Amino acid sequence: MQIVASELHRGHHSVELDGGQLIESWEGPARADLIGSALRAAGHDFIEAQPIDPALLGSVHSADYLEFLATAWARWESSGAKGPGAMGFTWPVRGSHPVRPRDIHGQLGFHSSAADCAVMPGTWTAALASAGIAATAAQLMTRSGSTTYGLCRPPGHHSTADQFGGYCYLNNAAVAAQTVLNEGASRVGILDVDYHHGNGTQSIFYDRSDVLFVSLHADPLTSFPYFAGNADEKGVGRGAGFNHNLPMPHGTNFDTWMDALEVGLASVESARCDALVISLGVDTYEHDPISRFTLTTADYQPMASRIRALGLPIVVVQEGGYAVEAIGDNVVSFLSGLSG
Ligand code: Q9C
Ligand code: ZN
Repeated sequence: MQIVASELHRGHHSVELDGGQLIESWEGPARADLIGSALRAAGHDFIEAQPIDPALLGSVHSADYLEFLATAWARWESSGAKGPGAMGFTWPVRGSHPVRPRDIHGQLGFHSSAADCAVMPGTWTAALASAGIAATAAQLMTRSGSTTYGLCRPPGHHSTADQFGGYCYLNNAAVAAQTVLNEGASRVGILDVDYHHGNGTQSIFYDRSDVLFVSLHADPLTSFPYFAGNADEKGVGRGAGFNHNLPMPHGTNFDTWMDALEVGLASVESARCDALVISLGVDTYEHDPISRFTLTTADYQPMASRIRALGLPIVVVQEGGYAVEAIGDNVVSFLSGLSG
């Protein structure tokens, strides 16, 4: 299988607010390095990502947001702020109709949904490279007709058109899906198997019928991102019926998870998708330090085999997974199931 990767992720390691303290984030460079070495050991071919096309990025994210992300670190530093990462401290109030503030501190709140990540000196470079990986992998898949994997880091599925959060800055899965559409597909499915609901991806495509979003995740009543991911969120306007959430409780095991997968795949089949983007989080793993499902390394192979049986062309983008000691094996297990 063709693997698309980049070294440029390494300049990004955020701080995160965790239990009221700023810690070095669970989402760090070791994740991609360990996945990369496991994939090399398993004999996969690596291809360097192409730079992302700004027009493609602009079709997924707002121009204001992209300008903000590109300049946030420099503006933070010149504001005299001393913190290790640029973070907001106040967010739009429920029910308000906020005007975009002018200064960096106001914009950090306006353009973020969580205080679990910040804009660091290397964030923009890493996020651009990650989105470039997704676009390159998607293009490679459409042109070769075979499955590709984008070793994206930082992850993307919590990023909306104009907000970062949940360790995500640019929405790589959305970039991949839009790329497949631009290459001629009529409808693309996104299957998000990360432990956390892909609130960013959902919101980007919520009113569109050319992208079906199906997500299996921990119930937002008790898990991040808390404010999206419920079963009654089904899309609006032309997108009505093209958003399918399958929330599950803490402690969910592989059998229960696979039952939900059947329900989700039925939606993919009835929407007649031309291709599938998989948002692959392996934070459903039993020993993930920040998650509460009980899947094992071996489970990822039959999971992927079942998805492969749909017979659709597939591009995989990497999302979460924080048990670094097992992250390489978990991804290799999944990709072995996709290869048959
Ligand atoms: N420090 C992805 O898996 N957790 N993001 C914050 C408090 C947020 C996970 C915990 C989890 C985000 C891509
Ligand atoms: Zn996750």
